[in-house]
Parts: sequence; C-alpha cells; structure tokens
Amino acid sequence: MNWVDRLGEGLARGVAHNVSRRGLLASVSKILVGSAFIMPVLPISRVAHAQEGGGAAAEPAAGDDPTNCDYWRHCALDGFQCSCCGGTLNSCPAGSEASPISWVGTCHNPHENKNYVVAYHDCCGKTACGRCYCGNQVDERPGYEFFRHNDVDWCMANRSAVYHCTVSLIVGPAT
Ligand code: ABN
Repeated sequence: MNWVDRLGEGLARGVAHNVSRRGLLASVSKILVGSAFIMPVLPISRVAHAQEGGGAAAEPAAGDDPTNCDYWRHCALDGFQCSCCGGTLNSCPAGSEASPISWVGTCHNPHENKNYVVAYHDCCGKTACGRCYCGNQVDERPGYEFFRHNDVDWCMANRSAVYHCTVSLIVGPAT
C-alpha cells in the first residue's frame, strides 16, 4: 500500500468511526434539499449563449424608437441603454464586458401580442455612460424584497465591477 492508499483508508476509517450511516444520509439529504431551494433564486449566467432568441421580434418594427424607454423590450430595464453608448440593443460597447449575471423580465411585444423573456445584462469595465437612462419597473419590487429588485450592479461578478450600460437581450418567447 502506498501513502495515498493509507491516507484514503485512514480518512474512510475516521469517517466510519465518527459518523453513523443514518447521520451521513441525513447530512447528504439536507444538502440536496437545501440546494434545491437555493438554486432557483440564484442569478443565471446566460453569457455563454448570449444570442437573441426573439426571431423577427428582435428587429424594431416600423415606427418603433428602440432608444425610447417605452420600447417594449426595455420594460424592466434599469440603466443606461448601451445602444446610446457605442453598443447596440444586444451587444456591449467596445472595451466593456457583459456581466454573466442579469436581471430578467417578461415584456409584452405589442406587434405580435406575445410575451418575451428579456435579460438585462450590464456591460462592465468602463465608467458610467450617462446617456439614455431608463428606470422601468415591470415586475420589480422595492429594495427590501431583494430578489425582485432590479436596481443592482450586475457587474459585481466581473473582473471590474464598474458599471457602464445595460443591454436588453431577448431570450425567447415566454411560455
Ligand atoms: N443594472 C444597472 C445598475 C448598475 C449599477 C447600479 C444600479 C443599477
């Protein structure tokens, strides 16, 4: 037996002496049940496949002004629109980096009479853009309801937490 085997055996025997089988099962169960409650409220990373999922709905219809805060896909946008800051509706300006976490809203597209899920990713690493601010609040709740409040710097998980602007990315139809 080499030292790795001896170490493994020692650890296994230590656990076997100190923890009952029932106790071990109870601990594992608590972790599994606990994580099932926590996971749904954690912010979701969509950056790995951050593409528009709205099909034709992703294109502003004739007469729509996509820089107007009333433009339907901005319904839950709290921040400076990246399309006024050198980016587009769905891409960050050069020199900034999309946040992996985002606020998510359900917006009504009046042209199709259909609801879409829209993700609001912050673009990070440059000073605040300061143009085209929207403070929309569809489905938002006050700050004391922390998990339903969108006035949050989603750059908190980035290399730089400095906030620049926000994109409104159509994820897809709300089912
Ligand atoms: N999500 C936009 C934002 C950034 C910083 C602070 C508040 C809101």
